[in-house]
Amino acid sequence: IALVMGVVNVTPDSFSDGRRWLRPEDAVAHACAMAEEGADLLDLGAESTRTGAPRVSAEEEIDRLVPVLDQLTGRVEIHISIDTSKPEVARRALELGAVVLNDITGLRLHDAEGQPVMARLAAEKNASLVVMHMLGEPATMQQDPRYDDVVRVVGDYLEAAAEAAIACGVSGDRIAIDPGIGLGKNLEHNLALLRSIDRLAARGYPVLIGASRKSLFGKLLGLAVDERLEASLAAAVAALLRGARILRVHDVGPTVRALRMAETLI
Ligand code: HH2
Repeated sequence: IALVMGVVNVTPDSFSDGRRWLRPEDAVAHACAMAEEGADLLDLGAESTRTGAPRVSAEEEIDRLVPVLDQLTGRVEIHISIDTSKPEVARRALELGAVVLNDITGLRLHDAEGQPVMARLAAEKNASLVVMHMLGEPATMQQDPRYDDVVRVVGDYLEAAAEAAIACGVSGDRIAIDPGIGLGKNLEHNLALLRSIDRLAARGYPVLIGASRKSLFGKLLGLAVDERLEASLAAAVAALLRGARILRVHDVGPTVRALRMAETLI
């Protein structure tokens, strides 16, 4: 059975819903609606990873997140994940009730002892960890990304990152791996990864897929961002059939219905 992770972007510039949930009360209402629609987890992010998006300071990220977390804790029962690559933001969010760290840099930041900082934090706070693959940085990641064999390279990276997290004390059953659809990948790379989720799952960790509304649907079907619901649902169901365990999506209600239907038939 797959879990549905609803995306709450508290940003002015996210590619599909930038600005919409920037006011804390709007973000909270949106998060509560997703919980009611059947989300198992909420992924709260305050820095866009959109190609070319400007970096946001830790203070700015914390300022955007704190009022939302403050109001959400206690109001929704579901688990809150925090989408950040900054340890100080992650630490603050964990103090305010988040229980999952979603580090899109794939544990790249290391401390003086050569240990991945986010993994150490997850171990210290007993949090779960999403390890994602991204080639390069958001500013430049879509400039002609190249791989030998994208499924093998991404899988090797994720397995090594998960092992490094375990070495820091994170329990293996608290780790999910994510190929990072659209993050330093061209259309062929994204399709190869989506068609090979079973190969990633064979690495031994639950696979998280975030394909919702992403540009691959625009490239394949010529659809604008707000026209990608059906394509995103089809991708979510296909990912489920290929062995994905967590789906990160913007449209929670439709995704829950599509996945539950598919699950009754397999
Ligand atoms: N994709 C985005 C952001 N965070 N985290 C994980 N684990 N997997 C993903 O595929 C992923 C992610 C980008 O999408 P979104 O949050 O909708 O937009 P933006 O980065 O512009 O805020």
